Parts: sequence; structure tokens; C-alpha cells
Amino acid sequence: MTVNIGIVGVGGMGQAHVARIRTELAGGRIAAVNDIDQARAERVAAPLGAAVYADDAQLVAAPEVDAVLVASFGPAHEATVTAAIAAGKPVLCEKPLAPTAAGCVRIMEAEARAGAKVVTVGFMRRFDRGYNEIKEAIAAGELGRPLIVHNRHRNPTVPQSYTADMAINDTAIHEIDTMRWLLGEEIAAVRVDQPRPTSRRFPHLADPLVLALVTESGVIAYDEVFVNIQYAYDIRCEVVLEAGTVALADQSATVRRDAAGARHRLTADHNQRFGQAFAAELQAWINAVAAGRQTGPTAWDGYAAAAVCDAGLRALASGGLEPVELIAKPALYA
Ligand code: ISE
Repeated sequence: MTVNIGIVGVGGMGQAHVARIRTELAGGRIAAVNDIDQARAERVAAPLGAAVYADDAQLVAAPEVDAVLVASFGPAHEATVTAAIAAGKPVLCEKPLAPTAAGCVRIMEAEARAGAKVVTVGFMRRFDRGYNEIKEAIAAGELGRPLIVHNRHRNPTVPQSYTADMAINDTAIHEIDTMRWLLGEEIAAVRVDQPRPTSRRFPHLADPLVLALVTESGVIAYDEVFVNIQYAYDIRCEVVLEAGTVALADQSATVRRDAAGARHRLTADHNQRFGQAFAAELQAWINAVAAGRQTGPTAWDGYAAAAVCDAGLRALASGGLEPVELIAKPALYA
């Protein structure tokens, strides 16, 4: 069976997904396209022979669309995702599921009414080989319990449209989800420290930030978020356990040595760094849709990450440790 996918949002992220589905992955095709920029939707759809819909609700309802891939702007996600739930169509939604925990609760309520999980959230790091090896090393137990995690999330630069809040709910949200998944527990409280800002930033940003994510059992996961570091897209994670540490290795397969020294290549952006993870995530989703089941992070995971982001924004304003307030987990996600 070929899964006919309708995509909502074909900016950089959406177009990268379209290219993967077309050239790298099996079992799926883009059947329909929607974007706020109609001309862009038409440009992407034309070589694929895909239909173009002027609005996302029409795309979701279209009979030729089996499943929906959402790669639009975060604030637009909730409307598309709830339309897909109402239509009973599987939906893979890029993060954030919704920009606030309240929006994610409304999405979970829609799934509860429909009585089925159809939502997958695009937290692609769960499909990255390195993070999976770290998870296996923790689970093996030989090094004891995890105590501290040191994360670094560095972007070379961000566009002027990037807002102060996005450091938390668009960038750090990746570590927030990854920590919940790696450590197998919820984050209970958040503090956000603001070091001296780099001068190479837009004045409306505090950059870098350092988050301290405190889990239910007391692990502290630090996250340096630095979105104007100039040199590369650099993601690091080191877990400190009782009898050793496990960390992501550097990404390059080769090391160059010359008169200037020894060095390996760094990646330029998230599509390069997480190309393998994005492909594995999308392939798993296509396979699951074909088999009629849900896979990957659920709406609950999207909600829990958003609740930590909400607390992170409060912590940024207060400078103190802010508790994460979670509702009781609905039965559908037990
Ligand atoms: C972007 O939306 C991402 O998801 C990237 O992984 C992250 O590094 C970047 O900071 C975000 O803006």
C-alpha cells in the first residue's frame, strides 16, 4: 500500500520532508500540498503531480489524502491537527505540537473524543543513532544511575524573526523531550540562567541561556542554548552516571590533518545533523500508517514538553526555579 500524504507547510522543513519522501523513503507519496504562500505550494506540488489546496482544512478532508504531515508555523498546528483527528487521519506534526500546554490539552481532548491515538509529534532526536546508544547504555545499568546531563544546543545564527521565547519553546524543546525520553521520567522544575549575552545577536534576544531541568528523581539536565554561536550547528549530550559517562560522539566520519592542525567537519544545520534521524522517523511513521497503528511520540509527549516550556518561560522571567504543572495522564496514553 502506498500512503498518500497531504503536507501542510512547505517552507524549509516541509521541503526537506518532501525530498526525503520522494528520494530516500519507501511506501509514501505526496498527494496534496497546502501552504500560506500559494505560489510556493504550487511550485512544490507541480513536479510531484500533487493537488494544491488553498486551506489546510480542505487538504485534511480531501479523499485522496490518507495521512497528514504538518510542517507549518507552530501557532497554526493546533487547527490542522484537530481537523486530522476529527477526520480520523493519522497526523505527524512537527514540534511544537502547539505553542502552549493549553493548546496541547485541547488536542488530547480531541483524541479522547475520537477514542484513538492518531497524533505523532516530530521529536526526531528519538530516532538519532547516538541518542539511542546513550539510552541503551543507561538501560544496561552497568554504570549505575544517571545523575547529571550536560547538553549543548548551538545554532550558527538565527533569523531576525526568531523571538526571545523561541530559545525555549522552539530550540530547547528538543532537549526537553530528549531528556524525558532518555531518563524515562518527567521534568518537575526548571530554572533558566542568563549569562552575559553575546554581542553578535539581535538586541531582542538573551543569548546564550542555560536551562537547568530537574527531573522527578532529582537528575539535573543542563542545557546551554546558544543560537548565534557563529561557527556551526553543534549538538552535544553527555550523561554522567555513577560509574562513568556516555556522550554523543563528534559527527564526522573522518578527521583531516594538515599544516593548520587536525579537525573534523561540523554540520551546518539541523537537516544535515539529524538527516538520518528525520529519515528514520518519517519511514517509521509511513510504515505505521500503512499498518494502521500509531508510532513515536504521542500528543501526551507533545503536551509534557510544552508544559516544561511554559515553566521555562516563567523561569526566564522570574530567575527562580519554577515547578512544571502536569495534568493527570489521560487513559489513552497510559
Ligand atoms: C528549529 O526549529 C529546530 O527545530 C532546530 O532543531 C533547532 O536547532 C533550532 O534552534 C530551531 O529554531
